[in-house]
Amino acid sequence: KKYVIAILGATGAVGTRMVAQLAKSDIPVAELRLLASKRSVGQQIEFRGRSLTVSEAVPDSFNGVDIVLASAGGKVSARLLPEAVKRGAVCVDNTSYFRMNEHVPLVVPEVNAAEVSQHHGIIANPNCSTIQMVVALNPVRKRYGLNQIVVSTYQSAGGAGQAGIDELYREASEHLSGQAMTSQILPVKGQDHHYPLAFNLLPQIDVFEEGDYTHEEWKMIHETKKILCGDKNSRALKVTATCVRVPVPITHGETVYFTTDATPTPAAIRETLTTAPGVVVQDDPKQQLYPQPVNAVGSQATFVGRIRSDMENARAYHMWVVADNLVKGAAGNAVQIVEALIQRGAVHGSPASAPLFMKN
Ligand code: A2P
Ligand code: 11C
Repeated sequence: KKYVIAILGATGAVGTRMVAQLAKSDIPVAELRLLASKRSVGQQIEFRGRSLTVSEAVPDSFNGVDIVLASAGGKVSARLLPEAVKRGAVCVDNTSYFRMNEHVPLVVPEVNAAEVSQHHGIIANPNCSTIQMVVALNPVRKRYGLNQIVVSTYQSAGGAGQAGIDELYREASEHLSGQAMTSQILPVKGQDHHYPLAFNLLPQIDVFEEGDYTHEEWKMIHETKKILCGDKNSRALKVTATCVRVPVPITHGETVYFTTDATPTPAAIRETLTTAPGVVVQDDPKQQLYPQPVNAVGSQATFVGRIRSDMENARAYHMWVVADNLVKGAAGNAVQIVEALIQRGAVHGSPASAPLFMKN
């Protein structure tokens, strides 16, 4: 069978990569519909040797569509995905809007691919910083048990979309030519204060919430619990996060401190991760080998290095995790979810479930 697929947000930082990842995959595509805002109508995008025209996303764009890949922001998903579900499509949503909905599986195929079969029309793709962390930690959890995670992130401008990347380059060139940097978006579009990311670090990703944690930190905590424990508020795993934006265009890094039940050697953890799905171990201090964002751009893998024991706690370890936030953290993971849906015979509509996703 060949599928009719729609990409919502096809002109964005993630959407363009969804088109590219889909083109590279073996997924049989009968028709690809590229959807964005009015602003992009008529734009041409290449797919498998053909030039396709972008059209405006409206509810009827989803008539006859089997699969939707969405990355046009939470508000657009909230408005249009229930319309797609109503019309019989299954949607893979890259926004955070439906992630905590109890009827929506939150899927990282290396960790919980089987959950795609439980969908009611929408499957959520987790936040990029969550995805790379659970790909690296799930093999450790399965083999040695996992009790606590303390993560600090080094997140790229690309997490804020193409506009974030453009802002970083503009600021850098302004600074290097002796001009004042003009910051209009970061740390958070629409908030009162904007600060330069170029030659700087911003310890704020998304808005501040309860307990002075940012929404990004909140997402890492609750999404990780939902994926690894099946419950966003699980007490079985303690998770805490500090998220920092760094002046790197694309690819997030994370230092992950974690505690286990067993007491494996770092070499045993390295061995476990070497054979784990989606993980590439780059960890040889003698050769100065460790993951770096510049080497991870464009890759679907999660790179892990700097694996070492805590000197004062036999059940605690550190590691350094790097992945392309727009590929493994977004477009690539979404396309892997589509592959899992196809493999499991789960590409089917659930029109009767549409009301579950409508705002009341
Ligand atoms: P457009 O390029 O027409 O604005 P990014 O994550 O890089 O910021 O990209 C956001 C994506 O979401 C773009 O493809 C953008 O299209 C799309 N988008 C934004 N607003 C809407 C909307 N109201 N309806 C459909 N697509 C939208
Ligand atoms: C960032 N992680 O780096 C965010 C972007 O929930 O999918 C992705 C937001 C999300 O800014």
